[in-house]
This record gives sequence, structure tokens and C-alpha cells, in this order.
Amino acid sequence: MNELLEKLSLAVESGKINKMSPYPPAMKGLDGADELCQQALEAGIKPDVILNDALIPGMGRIGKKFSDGKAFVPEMLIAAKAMSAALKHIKPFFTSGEVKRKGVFVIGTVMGDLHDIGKNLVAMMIEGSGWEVVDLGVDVKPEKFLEAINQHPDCVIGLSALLTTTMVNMEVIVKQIRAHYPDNKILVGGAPLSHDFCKKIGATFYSADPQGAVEFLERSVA
Ligand code: B1M
Repeated sequence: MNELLEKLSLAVESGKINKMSPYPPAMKGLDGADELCQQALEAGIKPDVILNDALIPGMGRIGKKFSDGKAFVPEMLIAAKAMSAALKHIKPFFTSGEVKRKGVFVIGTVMGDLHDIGKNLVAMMIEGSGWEVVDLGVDVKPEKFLEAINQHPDCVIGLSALLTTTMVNMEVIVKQIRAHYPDNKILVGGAPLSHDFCKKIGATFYSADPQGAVEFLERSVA
């Protein structure tokens, strides 16, 4: 791989946002994802190559480490920040249509539930893997999901819940979505959930972590 892309991929994986950022200490003073992405574009590397060969694999590696218990929430968050710093250079090419998104992912924390740290991590990882993310926020009622699906008919929907008292609201939301949009895939996640619960409420897939969510979406477009 091109040396610049290798450095960029490592910057994302390591959470090196830009030259000024002190983290990780071993990369102090080096260019971060921000500068390296700009340099890659100036070197004439196509934005979709930067995205697919450097940014997405970098996020993929940190996601895998997180799944394997070798990285933790702070490392994921800082990697996602580095990813965002690089993505801001690439985003104009998404809007111009030069780089195609893999699809639209609509995500929200279900009604009654205000926990959003896990949901935000999932959203960032999925955006980092090349999807357009529509984040509906927290305490999301069924109507808001239906409205978003109406606007993005081919989207995959993601529901997050952290409370045993709100995971039951997922069932209500899934039922409403199924009644109007029977074919859309619904991904569910959150600490109190399980595969059995996912099956019981009629959702498509349960993932315990962001990497599993990314892999599910990859399979859904394969
Ligand atoms: Co609350 N809270 N909280 N809380 N809170 C828990 C969840 C709790 C387990 C703490 C405890 O009692 N030990 C408990 C739930 C008990 C239960 O239901 N059985 C609890 C409670 C009771 C409450 C309140 C009711 C407390 C009160 O007011 N009496 C209240 C409820 C408010 C509400 O939502 N209506 C409440 C409030 C809060 C704060 C606002 C203070 C704050 C949330 C801040 C925020 O999110 N912006 C908070 C926090 C921080 C927690 C704990 C400490 C941490 C949650 C967290 O962010 N974890 C939590 C205890 C704990 O987990 N140790 C607790 C880190 C995050 C990365 O993990 O969200 O699990 P998580 O996400 C993971 C996976 O689950 C998965 O990927 C993520 C990364 O691996 N995942 C998905 C999540 N969503 C996914 C979606 C997917 C796929 C994967 O696809 C769509």
C-alpha cells in the first residue's frame, strides 16, 4: 500500500487526530489523520481509495480490538475523532456523488431511554465504514423512526436500549416498523439485549458491539 495511506490508516487506528494532538504519546509531533488525509488528496489519491484502503481498515482494526477486549471505549472514541478529522476532507466528494455511500443507516436510542454513549459509538463506526448515518438521538418514538424510513426507504434501522424497562419499547417500535415497512432490516443492540430477545421481538439481527453491527451491515449489502 502507498506509504501515505499506511500512515493515515495507522493514525485513525491509533487515534492520532492531528499534529497538535498529544495522543498517543508515541506519535507526538507527527502528522495526524487530518493532515495525512489532506496530503493524500493533494497527492492525487482518489477519495474513494483513501476511504476504502486507509480510513475504513483503520477503524475496522480498532473495532476488532474492541470486540476482542484489547481496546476500550476511550480508544474507540478517539479513533472515531481521528476518523472524523479525515472524513471532513472526503465529505465534499460524498455530496458531489464522486464517492458512493454503501447505504443509509438510521439509528436511535428507543423511547424512554437517554443513554447514548454506546449508540454514538455504533453510529461513528458505521459512518466510518462508509455508510450515511441518520442519527435520531435519544428517547426516539416509533413515529420518528417511521418518518426517517419514509425519507430513506432502503435504509437499515438500528435501535439501542440500555435499560430493562426500555428494551420492551423496542418491541413496540419493531412492530410499528414491520407493519409499515416489512422488508427493512432492523439491527438491535444494548447491554440488556440478547439474540433470543431479538428473535422474540422480530428484529433482524442483534449485535453486542459496534464491530458486529458493521459486519452485519457489510453482509446486508453483499
Ligand atoms: Co444509566 N443505567 N441510568 N445512566 N448507566 C445503566 C445502564 C445501569 C446498568 C447502571 C446500574 O444500575 N448498574 C442501569 C440499568 C439497570 C437496568 O435497566 N437493569 C441504569 C439506570 C438504572 C439508569 C437510570 C434509571 C438511573 C436513575 O435515574 N435512577 C437513568 C435512566 C435515564 C433514562 O435513560 N431514562 C440513568 C441515567 C444515566 C445517565 C444519564 C446518568 C448516564 C447516561 C449518559 C449518556 O448516555 N449520555 C448513565 C450511564 C453513563 C450509565 C452506565 C454507567 C454506563 C452506560 C454506558 O454508556 N456504557 C450504565 C452502567 C454500566 O453499563 N456500567 C448505566 C458504555 C457504552 C459504550 O456501553 O451503552 O452498553 P453500552 O454500548 C455498548 C453495547 O451495548 C453495544 O455497543 C456499545 C459498545 O460496545 N450497543 C449496540 C449499544 N447500542 C447498540 C446498538 C446496536 C449495536 C450495539 O445496534 C443498533
